[in-house]
Amino acid sequence: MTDPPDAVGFLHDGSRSAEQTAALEWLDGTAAAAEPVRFDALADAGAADRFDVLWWHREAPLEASQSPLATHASAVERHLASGGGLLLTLRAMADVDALEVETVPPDAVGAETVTEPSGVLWRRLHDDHPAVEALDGLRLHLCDRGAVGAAAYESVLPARGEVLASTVRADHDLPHRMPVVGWDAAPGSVLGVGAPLAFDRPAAEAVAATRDRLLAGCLSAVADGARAPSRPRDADGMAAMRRKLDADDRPAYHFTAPANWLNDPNGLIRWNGRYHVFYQYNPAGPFHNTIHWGHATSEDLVRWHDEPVALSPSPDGPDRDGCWSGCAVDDGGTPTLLYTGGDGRRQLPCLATGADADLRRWEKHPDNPVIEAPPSDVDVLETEHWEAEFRDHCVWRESGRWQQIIGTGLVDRGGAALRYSSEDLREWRYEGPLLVGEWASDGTVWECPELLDLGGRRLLHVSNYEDVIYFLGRLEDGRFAVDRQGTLDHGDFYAPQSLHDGDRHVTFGWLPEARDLDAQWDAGWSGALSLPRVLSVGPDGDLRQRPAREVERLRTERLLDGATRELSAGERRRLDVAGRTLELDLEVALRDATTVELSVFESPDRAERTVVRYGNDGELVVDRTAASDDPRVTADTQRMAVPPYDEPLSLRCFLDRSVLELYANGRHCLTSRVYPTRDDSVGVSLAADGGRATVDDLSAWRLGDGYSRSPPVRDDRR
Ligand code: DQQ
Repeated sequence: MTDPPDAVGFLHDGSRSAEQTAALEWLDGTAAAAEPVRFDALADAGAADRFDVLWWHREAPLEASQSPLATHASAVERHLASGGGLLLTLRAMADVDALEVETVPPDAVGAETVTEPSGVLWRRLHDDHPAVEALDGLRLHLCDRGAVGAAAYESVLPARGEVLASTVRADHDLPHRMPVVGWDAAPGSVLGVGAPLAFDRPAAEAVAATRDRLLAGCLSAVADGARAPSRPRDADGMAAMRRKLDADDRPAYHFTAPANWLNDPNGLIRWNGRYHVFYQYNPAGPFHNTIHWGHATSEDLVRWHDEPVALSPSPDGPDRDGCWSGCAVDDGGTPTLLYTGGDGRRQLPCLATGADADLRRWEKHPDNPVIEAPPSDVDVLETEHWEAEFRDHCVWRESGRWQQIIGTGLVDRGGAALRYSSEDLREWRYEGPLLVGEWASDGTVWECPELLDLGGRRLLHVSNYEDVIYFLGRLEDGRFAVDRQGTLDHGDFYAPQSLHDGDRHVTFGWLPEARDLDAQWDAGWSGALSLPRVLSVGPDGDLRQRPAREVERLRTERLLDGATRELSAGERRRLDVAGRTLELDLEVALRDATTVELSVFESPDRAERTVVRYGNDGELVVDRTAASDDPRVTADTQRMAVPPYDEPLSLRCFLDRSVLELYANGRHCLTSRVYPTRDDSVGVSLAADGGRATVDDLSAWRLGDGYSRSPPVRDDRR
C-alpha cells in the first residue's frame, strides 16, 4: 500500500465531528505523524511548515462566508507556495474557490445517500496518477451505505483544476458527476475528493481497503510534489494526451480528439491557407457534457495538428453550460463564429471573433446572446431539457445580407430550419421557416442544418437524432422547394458540416462510437470524424459523394494493383492483403450470383469478421454480427440501397482500426464503427453465393498516419 506522507496536519475549526474523529483515528493508525491543527493556529508564522500536507475533511454544510479556508486562505497559500500539499475531502472541496488556485466552485454540493457500493470512476487518461498507484481498475468503491456530505462538479468544470475522476455506483458509471479534481499550485498541489470517503460508518472489508488505499495515495500524491496533471493548455499538451491514449482501436487517419469526447465538427474554415476544424469537445472525459470547442489544423485535410481548446464556457455567460455547435465565417477579414450557448434550460445564439491569425484565441461578443429568444410566431417545441429546441447555425452571405438558419422542432409539425438575416452578424431579423419537415418521416427536431449551393442546386441537410437527411432543390422566395430527398450516410454518421474551398464543398461528419458508455470510458476517448467528402450534383441531378482527392496522400504502400478475381458459386478467396489501415477499391459485377461478400477485419478462422455484402436486390449491407468478440459493442446489420442496380458496383472502402467508411458508386455512403478484438483479425476475403461473379479493378493500399509530427507552420499575415 502507498505510504501516507510523514507529517499530516489535520485541519479543524475548534470542535471535531464524529466523522473527523474517525478520520483522525484512521490517520493515527497509519505510519503518518498526524496532528490536529486549528485553522486559526495557521496564522502563526511557520505553523504549517512542519506539515507535508494539510488535510481538511469536513462533511457538515457551511455558509461560504464562514469558510475557515477563506478566512485563512493566505496561510494555506503560503503553505502551498513553500511546496506543501492540501487535501480537501467531502464537502471541504466545495470551498476550493476560497483559494487563488480556483475560481469556479463545485456546483453539486450536499448530502449523498449511499445505498450500494459507490465511489470514484477514475479517468483512463490519469490512470498513472500516484493517488491510484496501489489500486487496480478504474472503478473504485469507497463506501457502501450511509448519508455522506459530498461535493462534485456536474454542469460546470473547475476553471483551473483537472478532473481526475467521476462517480461509480455499484456497476453503474455516472460520468457527469465529477468529485475528484487536482490543482497544480506549483510548487505545492491541491487535491479535492468530494466522493464518499467516510470513516465513521461500517464498510465491507474490500470497500474499506480501497478507501484506505485511495486516501493514502491522495495524501502522498499531494505531499511529494507529484502534482495533479493540469488540463493541457497548449498544443504540446494536447499531443501528449494523444500519445498516452494511443490504443489499437484508435483510428490512425480519421481525426479523433487527442483524448476525451468529440462530437460534431464545427466552425470549418480555410484561413490563411490552413484548414481549421473545430469540434464539440469535453475536456473532462469521454462523455457528452461541459462542451468546449476543440481545435485542429491541417494543410491538406488529412494530416492534423492538435491545437489548444478554442472556446470554453464562461462561468457567468449565456454559454455557461456549454458552447454547442456552430459555424465560422469570414466577416471582411475578421473570422467570426456563431454558436449555441447553453445555460440551464435555455440555448441561444452567441458570437465570437478571432483575436489572432492562428484562430487560437476568440473574444466573445459582450452582448451575447445575439438572438434573445426563438421567434414568437412559430410554436417551438419545449422538451424536458430545453425551454425551446433552438440551436446550431449555418451562416452565409446572399442578397447583400448575412443569412442564417437555425435548427428547431415545431409543435405538431416536425423538425424545421428557421431563417434569419442580418447586416452585421449581431442584429438578426427573423425571416420565417426555410423548410419544415414531416413529423413522422423527417423527425421531430432538426439539428445542425446546413444549406449549400452546389452550383445552382441547393442542398439542405439536417440531423434528426437518427439520420442525416438531405433535400436537393431550390430557394424560392426564401423557402426551400424540394426536388428530391435522401440519406447522406446510412451508418454511424451524424451532424456533418462543410467548408467551402475554392470550387468545392468539403464535408466532415461525426462518427459516434458503436460501443456502450462503459467501453468508451475505459478507452478514454470517444468519437471520430469522417474522411473529408466532396459533395456535388451529377448530370442526372443526383447527389455525388466522394472522398476528397487529398485522401490519396495517405497511401503509403500499394498492395494490389487493378487485379481481377473470378468467383464461382460458393467460392471464398482470401486476398493477399492484411491490415487494419487499408484502402480497398473494387468493382463488383454480380453476373448470376445472388450476393458477393467482402470480409474485412477477418480472423483466419473467420470467427471475427465484418462483412460487406452486396446482393442482386440492390442492397449493400454491413453485417456486424460477428465483427467483435467484445459484448459491449453493437452487433447489427446496417443497410443501404445502391441504385442504379444495372451497373457493376464500384466500391471504395476505408478501413481504419475501428472505422469502416464505404463509398458506393460515388453516390452512397455507409460508415460503420467496428471493434475487432483479435490481433489476427486483419484478413480480407471475397466470396460469391448463388452463382458466378467478377471482381475487377481491385486495388489496395496501406494508409498512413493522419497526425503530423512536425509543428504547424505559422502565418501571422493577418
Ligand atoms: N450536438 C451539439 C448540438 C447539436 C448536437 C451539442 C448534434 O449543438 O444539436 O454537442 O449532435
